[in-house]
Amino acid sequence: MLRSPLNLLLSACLALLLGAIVNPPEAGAAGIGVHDAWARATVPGQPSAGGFLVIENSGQSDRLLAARADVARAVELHSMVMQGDTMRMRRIEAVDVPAGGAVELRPGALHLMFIGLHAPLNAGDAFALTLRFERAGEVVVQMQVMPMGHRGSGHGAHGGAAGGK
Ligand SMILES: [Cu+2]
Repeated sequence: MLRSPLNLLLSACLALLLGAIVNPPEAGAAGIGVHDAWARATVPGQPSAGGFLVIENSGQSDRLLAARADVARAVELHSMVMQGDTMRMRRIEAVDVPAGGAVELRPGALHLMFIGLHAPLNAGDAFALTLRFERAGEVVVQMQVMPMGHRGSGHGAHGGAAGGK
């Protein structure tokens, strides 16, 4: 590589230019995008259901603090932990969403839990879910209700019909 003063000047300019493109001033204001949002169908009488989605964050680091939906009395954030031989779910306070990263809520791992369903969730239905982020504020997404076997979580996450709660 040539290291003439002109070259150095050029690379400095280029770096500034690229920096301006990669880091627009308003990045982080509302860099949250949510996709692949779905909930698992339930049978009549089943009190709760799992919800899953992918959060992408093109802005500053953020945290998912809470969620709510009309279909259930409450929506909790859950993680899965090993207890002896069994995976158990545990309520958590928040889900970290790293800057420029993504978090996947999926069967057998981090997930949403719809507690106290007012009616069964039927495959093919959709409903609105409101997510509340520390930085991005509220984000509303459409949850698609998928058949029970969807993405066959063989992990025993919330697999069983009547669930353990
Ligand atoms: Cu759960």
